[in-house]
Amino acid sequence: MKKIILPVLFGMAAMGVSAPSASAATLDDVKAKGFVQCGVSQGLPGFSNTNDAGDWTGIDVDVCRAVAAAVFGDASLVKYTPLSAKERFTALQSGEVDVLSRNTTWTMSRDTSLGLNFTGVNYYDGQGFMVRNSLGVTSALQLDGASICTNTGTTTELNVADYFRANNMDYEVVAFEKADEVVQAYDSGRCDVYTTDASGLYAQRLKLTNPGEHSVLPEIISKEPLGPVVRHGDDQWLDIVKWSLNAMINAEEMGVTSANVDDMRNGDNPGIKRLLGTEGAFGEAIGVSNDWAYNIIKQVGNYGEIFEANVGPDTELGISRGVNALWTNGGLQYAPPIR
Ligand SMILES: N[C@@H](CCC(=O)N[C@@H](CS)C(=O)NCC(=O)O)C(=O)O
Repeated sequence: MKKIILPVLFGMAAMGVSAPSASAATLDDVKAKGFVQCGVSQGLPGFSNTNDAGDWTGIDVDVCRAVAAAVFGDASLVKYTPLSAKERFTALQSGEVDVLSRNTTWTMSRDTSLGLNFTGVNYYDGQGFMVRNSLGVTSALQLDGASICTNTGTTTELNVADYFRANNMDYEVVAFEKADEVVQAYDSGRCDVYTTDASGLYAQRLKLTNPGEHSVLPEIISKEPLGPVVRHGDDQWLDIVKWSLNAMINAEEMGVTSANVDDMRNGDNPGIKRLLGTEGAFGEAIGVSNDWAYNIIKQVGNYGEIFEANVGPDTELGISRGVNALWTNGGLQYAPPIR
């Protein structure tokens, strides 16, 4: 045991964060308190953001809701903890949140040396650049000497360093902890460029004084697979979060939606029966009821539905499915089968 745990602790100590203190039985803790505590952003439209009524919405929020639907049969049993990029991993390690669903990139160092596990990918992204149209720049390769606004505690600074070095360009980073500070600094002209995940650029552009005066450049300089994260050491909870997301992706592939899930449940397609719990005991195997995925799809929707509702072409973000299409449609979204 010590052999496995010590390097993790040393790694974390070196990064200035403490060891996980929450017990391994997250499911028991969650059931005892009656809700899932979900770590989200401090406000990123389409991903995790409060609406006019003060309710959290977004594709990351829907992952939290799916987990609550799986555990309690009630997607509303979630409490949200807004976290800056810098705070998010400590909050998960310390047990302040049960799951982190906050536009967080799955990287090897985060997955291995922070005492955390990534459970899947709910949005495939990549880092981009946004500039004022008046700058007359149409390619990132014209950014030599630019000042670049970004968030601390993210993957973005290293990606920028790699990209500018590889292309022999100079730059100056202006970094802030809070995303709204980055938006303000960029909006007020303190830097030429705003860089983060491309989805984040579309989302944050909405907050600028004149969104139409800014464009996202065509270059995508990194891989940013964004997904939910849990603590190391609790495989049951890892399974619940992982399969809640997989259930939504499988449901889309099988044509099961929030609107037709009741009819589908009475059909005789064996794959759909396994998904919806009328055949097998797949819920019990992860510690929840066998209608766990039925509850997710009925109350939250399949993956395509949550994409369209939160970030798709008909939303203010207006993002097309692109690489987030199902593998059957030429995209990357693919879930292992329920069987
Ligand atoms: N995916 C990257 C970037 C995540 C990130 O923090 N992005 C900023 C800019 S889009 C953000 O979430 N802002 C919203 C907030 O901090 O609440 C990572 O995991 O490091």
